[in-house]
Amino acid sequence: MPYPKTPGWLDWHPQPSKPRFQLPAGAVDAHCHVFGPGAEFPYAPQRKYTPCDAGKQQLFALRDQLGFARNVIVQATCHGADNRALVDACIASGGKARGVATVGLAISDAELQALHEAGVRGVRFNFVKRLVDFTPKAELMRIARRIAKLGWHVVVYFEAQDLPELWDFFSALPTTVVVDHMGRPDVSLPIDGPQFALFERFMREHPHVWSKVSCPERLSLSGPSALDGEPAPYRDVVPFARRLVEQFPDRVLWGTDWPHPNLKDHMPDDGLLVDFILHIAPTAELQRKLLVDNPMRLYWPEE
Ligand code: 0GY
Repeated sequence: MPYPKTPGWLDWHPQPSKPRFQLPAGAVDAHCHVFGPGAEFPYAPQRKYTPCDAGKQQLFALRDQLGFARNVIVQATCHGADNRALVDACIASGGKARGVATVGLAISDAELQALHEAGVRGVRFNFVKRLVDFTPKAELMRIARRIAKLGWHVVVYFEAQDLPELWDFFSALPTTVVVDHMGRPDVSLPIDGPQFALFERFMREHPHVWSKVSCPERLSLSGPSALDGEPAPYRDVVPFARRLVEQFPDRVLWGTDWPHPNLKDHMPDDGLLVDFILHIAPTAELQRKLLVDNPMRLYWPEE
């Protein structure tokens, strides 16, 4: 069955450039998705958008072109709690991909175990209202207690203005908590203003909280074009991401976010996104922690 895409949907970049930044050996793209293909892995009836297809073969080709060794594939909301496309991609990767799934309380222990064997190491709790319907926190906490027994962690996606309300719930989670995209700061606000200070305090006071310093293309108001003397694309995001990398070098992750759901203005060139890393992790040691040591500790601890 063909799925008409959400009007205005931007497809992933057809020809990403080869990055100038040569990634360290063993680098992990720790945030990316697969979409369908819909004919094989149907999109969820309750989805809030219908994407273009973006399957595992395209993801693996991008991995190789950019110079990554591995992927962490995060369940996207367009697939709801049906993790089949994610599981299929993890298995097909031959150990080069791990997954973060979405599960409901009804999932059985045997199903959780099957996800683990396929390579799943976390669940995602999404609090972004335009993407998902509300799930009671008590239910999420029960899921967290179950997956904690498997050694998994919880990935959370929320917007900066919602952190105060979510603070106690995140504090009480019994696993490592990984925040998507720095908790989506408003980068037009001062970096030392109350909003980002709260996020920094959240990380400082909670050693179990990590952050992905990803998605400049989603957070930026200045956009992808570089200016003379200020060579970074998405330059307004640089200070925020760099602050976290320098303050919490052992608790940060990076990912492309390919195939970039819900972008309205432009589709990033994934090669340029990789070059962006140089601006937020300026030393070889910070790069190695961000791209290799940290994701390996979380997703491939046995190696
Ligand atoms: C992201 C961001 C978004 C979407 C999803 O699962 C999703 O649908 O994560 C978004 O729209 O901000 O991480 O890919």
